[in-house]
Amino acid sequence: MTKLRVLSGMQPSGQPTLGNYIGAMRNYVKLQHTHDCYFMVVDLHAITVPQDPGALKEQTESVAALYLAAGIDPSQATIFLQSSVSGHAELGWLLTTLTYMGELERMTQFKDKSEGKESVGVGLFTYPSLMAADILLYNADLVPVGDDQKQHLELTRDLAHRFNGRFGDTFKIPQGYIPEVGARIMSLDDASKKMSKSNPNAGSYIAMLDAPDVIRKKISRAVTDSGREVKFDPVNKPEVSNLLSIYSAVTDQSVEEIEAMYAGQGYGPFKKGLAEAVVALLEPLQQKYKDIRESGDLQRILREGREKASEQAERTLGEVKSKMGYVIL
Ligand code: AQP
Repeated sequence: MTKLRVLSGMQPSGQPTLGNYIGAMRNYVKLQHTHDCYFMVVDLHAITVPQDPGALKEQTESVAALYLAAGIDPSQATIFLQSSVSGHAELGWLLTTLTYMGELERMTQFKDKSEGKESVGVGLFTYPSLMAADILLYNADLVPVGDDQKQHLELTRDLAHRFNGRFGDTFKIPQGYIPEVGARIMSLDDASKKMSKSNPNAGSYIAMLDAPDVIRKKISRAVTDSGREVKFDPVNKPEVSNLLSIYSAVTDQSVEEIEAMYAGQGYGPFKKGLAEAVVALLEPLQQKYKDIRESGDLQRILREGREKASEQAERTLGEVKSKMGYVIL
């Protein structure tokens, strides 16, 4: 039986966080055994907000190495850099011409990221069309995304329908794959905002590469409320509920079990327990990361990934251009 194809990516726009791991990366690891997986580092997306070239390079290699450290196996899944396959930018442009301004104006991520900024780059506005290209280029069946990306995936589906309607059946209509637990991990300093790697306040997130003592300090300083009951109640106790979601995602224990463990103990022991659980999860991963960076294997793995991804991308792009009326030489 042919395996369903999965495609997803992560932006090298900062140090990947525990949110990125729980909401995306660890699902990638599971999916590689049962699906035909393509995992990118979406470095073209990262430049929709300004990036320092040195930092972009380091973060790109870092995300790729974290994929491997988290357990993605290059013999099972294709790992590559978005910018190394030129078809992304090309199909991105073709799909931009099929996208309506109103559709992009409705995107909440654009509204959030542009809020309060004096000048906003056009790339930030049109980025959902490029994301659609990333997915459609590989005719992906499933796209594992966090809650925040649902709207972009919906646009991808609309664009695929629109293209197929106008130019003839070409694209598969992709489905979202959204994990039930921990789909949206929130900031440690503000439970109304999602945990994000580009947040200028490093105390708002746990980076996957944070040292154990940094993790302990960040969790001990995480905002809670003036109560002392460890209880899952997202409306009245959003901060504690977020910490409970993280605890549950990291240990695979149910929220009820964790509530029972800390009943009557207040937030101190709960936070300590959470910090140790996060450290226990990330420490071995960090050691693997170090080994991978030192091994020098990354370039080869990314080159092999590019070869495989390019083949598929070129096939789709050829079909798209021919259907749109481009002269193929
Ligand atoms: N807080 C989160 N909880 C659960 N999942 C999350 N994801 C991101 N933040 C959380 C998921 O991680 C994947 C990769 O995301 P991305 O790097 O492409 O961009 P993003 O969603 O914008 O992530 P960040 O960390 O917030 O990056 P910046 O700060 O650059 O915008 C996606 O599947 C996402 O859902």
